[in-house]
Amino acid sequence: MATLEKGKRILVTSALPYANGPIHLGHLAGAYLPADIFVRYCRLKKRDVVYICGSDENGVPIMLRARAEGKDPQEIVDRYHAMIKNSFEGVGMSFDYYGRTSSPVHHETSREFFCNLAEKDIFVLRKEKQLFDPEAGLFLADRFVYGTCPSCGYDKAYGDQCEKCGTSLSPDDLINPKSALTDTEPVKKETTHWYLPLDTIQPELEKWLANHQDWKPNVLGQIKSWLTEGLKERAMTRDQPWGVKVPKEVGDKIGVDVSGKVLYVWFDAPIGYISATREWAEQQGDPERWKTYWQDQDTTLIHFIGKDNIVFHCLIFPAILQLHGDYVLPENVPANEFLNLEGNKLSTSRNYAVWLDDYLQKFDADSLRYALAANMPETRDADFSWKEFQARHNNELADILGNFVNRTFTFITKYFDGNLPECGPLDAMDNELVAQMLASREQTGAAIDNFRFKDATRSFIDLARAANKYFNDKEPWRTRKDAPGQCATTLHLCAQTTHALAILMGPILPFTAEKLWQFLQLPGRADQANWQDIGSLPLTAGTHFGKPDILFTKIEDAQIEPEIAKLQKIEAKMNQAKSEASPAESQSTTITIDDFNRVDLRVAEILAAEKIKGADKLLKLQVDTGLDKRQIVSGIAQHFEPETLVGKKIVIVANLKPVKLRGELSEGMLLTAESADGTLTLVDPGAISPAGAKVK
Ligand code: B3M
Ligand code: ZN
Repeated sequence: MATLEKGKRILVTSALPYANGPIHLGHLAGAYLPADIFVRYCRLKKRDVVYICGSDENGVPIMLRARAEGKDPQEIVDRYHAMIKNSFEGVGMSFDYYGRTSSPVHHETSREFFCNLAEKDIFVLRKEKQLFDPEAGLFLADRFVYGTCPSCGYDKAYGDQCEKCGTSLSPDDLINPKSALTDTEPVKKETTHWYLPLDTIQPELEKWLANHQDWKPNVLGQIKSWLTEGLKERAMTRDQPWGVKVPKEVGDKIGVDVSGKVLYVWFDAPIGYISATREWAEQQGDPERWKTYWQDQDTTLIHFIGKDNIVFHCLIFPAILQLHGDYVLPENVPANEFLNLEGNKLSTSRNYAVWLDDYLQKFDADSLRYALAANMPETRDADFSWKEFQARHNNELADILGNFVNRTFTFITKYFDGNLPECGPLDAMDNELVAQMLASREQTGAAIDNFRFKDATRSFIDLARAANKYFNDKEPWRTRKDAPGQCATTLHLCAQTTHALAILMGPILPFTAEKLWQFLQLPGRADQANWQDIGSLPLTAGTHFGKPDILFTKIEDAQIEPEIAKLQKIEAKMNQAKSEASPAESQSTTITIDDFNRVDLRVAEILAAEKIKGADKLLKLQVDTGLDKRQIVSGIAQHFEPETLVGKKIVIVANLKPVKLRGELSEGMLLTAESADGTLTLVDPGAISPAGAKVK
């Protein structure tokens, strides 16, 4: 990203995790590990970078947890703030400051923002009837209320967003709304709220976004759909007992009693980045320093988040910053997609997750960092499996990286008394290895700068692969006898390569990097090294090295089988609950006969079917529609073997707009029936129906 060299400093944030539960692998793969790899790399490049995060301690998720446990919200956030902070440290998150939004500095900063916008009369004041739970004595907004999503029919959609289809909602949009507190039917009660007029701000936002068309396609895609739909004004205050109180002076000015009102959590949470930076500056003994990072246009601001937070970080928070004035806007928001677990969606409510603090009691942080970086959900959802985790650790970290370091220094210990041998004249193969160190430095660095962490991980481990090949091809066990000078040069360069690897691995494997750095008796710490030194061959002949420790002990089946079994047990319970749950999804919104007649349903015959390389869920079908022969791509690969489909009659939507799926043109949609437990059957029009017959 050219901008990184342009800007004088970089401010990096990771989404503030709700302090209502522990951190799991999905959080790590989404908003935290990519940021930490990026920041560690920036530090090795000697860039001026500050990394800010903190606990999000306001909002309905906290109150729901407190209610469920019969505790005060402060007790909940104190417990989980400490747990989250601790597990982040355990996995090597190198925040410069980790704050919390229950802090006085945060409340003061958020209220200042709100007053600033209120004084400029930016908010639209709305007196309205809102959903109210008389039993709980609380107004119902956001996750305090659930109901059926008007867009997709999901019956557990929240009052602010449908988690299934991502549609932004307000409580009044929900069909059959229910109180999440008492499961009762809510009543309507009058109240006043301050709305942010996102609709009128949209043109300004679009002007700013026009300069960021280099953002990741998954992010731009979501932003574009929000903008195309048209932004709607959104309430920035709530009637809730917990959160940042609406400043009394704002209410007094217009004669509204604001007692019991707080700022909407998504108004104050992103301001948490600013308040945490203020606290960081205080800690640095330079209280004004936060302004350089937030109010000097030479700052490059980058927000690392998960895809469910895109609207807040790419539209709402930038709007608030723009309206306040004085602040820099994000240079990039490289949101990641979701991480699934053993082929299923993570479910914290059903404990179908791998919790970070639990993981750290059994396995090393670097093994997880490597497995997640190698398979990061950068532009599409990814899947974590314990078997793949074990394979990555054993076959790559242990057998490639660990093996290379071990064989190098075991050979030096055995045949050179542990002293680094002299380096003689370099031949082509020797020069090739040095060139590979320099190439990996550039490739790995460029990949990280462009948020391509899978590529960066591959580029790093490929140097270790090449080093092993160099060792094998040079045959030091032979040259030791018949060409000792060559043997010395080989081992000299191998040792120099471990120095290059120690810096290269730093962003991804900080704990192993430090271990190797100390073994090599290098000055300072690995995370203080200079990225430019990769390939500079700084180790001096004659340095004495002890016998190396094994960097990565293999992970045995016996260690991961209990983890797999645990998830399988939970999965079985979830499937049972699903099949016992209501047999059918609730009905979608009512349509007219005209709406229906616009859909062209046809009988078609499958002429051929095959898998699509690299897309384990898709099949491409050649079908005869009676009108023409065309290709349809369908997500049924995990339900049907291609060869069993040839000759079958099916029903398709013939007039669906053609799309490209994984590079394959799809002209239509195959109709299937999905039951509650996830099994899929084809809608079968009967073998005698001719291709082209219309289905009404
Ligand atoms: N607390 C986390 C989430 O939505 C939310 C992020 C705030 S970032 C300012 O999962
Ligand atoms: Zn929905």
